[in-house]
Amino acid sequence: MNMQIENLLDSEKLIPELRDIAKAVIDQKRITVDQGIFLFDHAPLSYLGVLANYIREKRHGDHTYFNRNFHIEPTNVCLYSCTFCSYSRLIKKRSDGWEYTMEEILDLVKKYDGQPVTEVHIVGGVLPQYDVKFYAELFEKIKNHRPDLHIKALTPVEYHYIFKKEKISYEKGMQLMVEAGLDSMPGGGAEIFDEKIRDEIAGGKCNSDQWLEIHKILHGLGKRSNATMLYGHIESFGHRVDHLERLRNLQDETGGFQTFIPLKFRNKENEMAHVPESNVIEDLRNYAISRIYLDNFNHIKAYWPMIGRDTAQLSLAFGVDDLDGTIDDTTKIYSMAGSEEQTPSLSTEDLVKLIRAVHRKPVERDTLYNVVTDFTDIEFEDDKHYKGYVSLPVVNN
Ligand code: V47
Ligand code: SF4
Repeated sequence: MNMQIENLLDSEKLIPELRDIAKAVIDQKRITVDQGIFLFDHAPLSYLGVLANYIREKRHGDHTYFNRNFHIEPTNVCLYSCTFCSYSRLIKKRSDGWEYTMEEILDLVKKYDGQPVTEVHIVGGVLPQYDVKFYAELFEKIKNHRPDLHIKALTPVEYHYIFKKEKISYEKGMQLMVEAGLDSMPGGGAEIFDEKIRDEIAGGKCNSDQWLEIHKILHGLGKRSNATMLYGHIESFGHRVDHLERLRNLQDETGGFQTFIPLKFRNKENEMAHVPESNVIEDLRNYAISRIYLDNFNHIKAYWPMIGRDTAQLSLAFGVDDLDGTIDDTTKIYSMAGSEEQTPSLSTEDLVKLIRAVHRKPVERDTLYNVVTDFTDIEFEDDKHYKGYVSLPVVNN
């Protein structure tokens, strides 16, 4: 057991409920829904940090993962009207948005020829011209052009829409997509699973059961996916724990989720501008409780363009072990919604330094978490500040 956990358990101030939760974590027992809600309601940030960091370090030590990827958003116009999304409003003024053709998307892929990226992340608005035929052809063409590029594309929101339009089952549709070249599915579109809240903020698109079903089918085809949760809007702590519980249950069945990504609600340029955003304390608490609750998820990711570099660094002490990628791209869904990073781009060197600055060990991974390069002992020429980097000494007191 590490010193911080021992100190935590020895503390006379620790109330019995929190002591029980800490003991459960140490004994590798999962916590209940009620205990999850209790953590949101009552646990101090420092307690959550110690516990989440204990789990994080047990699983990954100081290793902190990132990948080299780029995003393509085929369109920023969407026929759905999620109230939190800055894309939905553009349907009325389509001339203000973009709707890429197949060739334009392929040109974006070709821009990265010769660059050491391992993944393309494709997700955007939902429009009728982007149908089964379009996406199957797109995936095939990307694979023909660059077979080594991992295609992480679309969410159950798009799949539900295009399969319904094509009048084919989810099983048949996902099979077709995988045959065309789909390698994995990103975690978007999950929002919040509670039916009432989901209806209020994301009515009309695939419902929670359908979201989970499509992931289950993909996992059954031997592919992996991610999961997200949009938090900090009109949901309660109970809704968050319900969301985590449904993910934990599906993961028990399939084991197909790789990483969980909490997405902080941003309130610019959308219909929920009146809803205040969560603060950094809330964000860190949410990362930590996600780490504690999801005992069957291997990774917790902080999406740095959304929360900014400082909070991303802090999150590494609150259960997070993955910072997504060295994004350099056309991602607009977050910058339009008021994310911290208006032009999200970080070089590998920047990301490595950012991770080292908080005494963690940067590891470049591919989408499936195979190690591409372990940067722990790799120094950059001008990296004077970080030469002689060593782990923080353990303080015994
Ligand atoms: O589903 C939209 C969210 C998601 C806002 O799997 C917003 O590796 C906050 O899922 N405030 C798409 N969030 C992004 C996504 C993602 C991102 C990075 C990595 C991965 C992965 C997945 O963005 C949407 C929605 O939940 N979103 N608008 C907003 N105003
Ligand atoms: Fe469309 Fe997705 Fe935005 Fe909803 S969140 S409006 S489905 S792009």
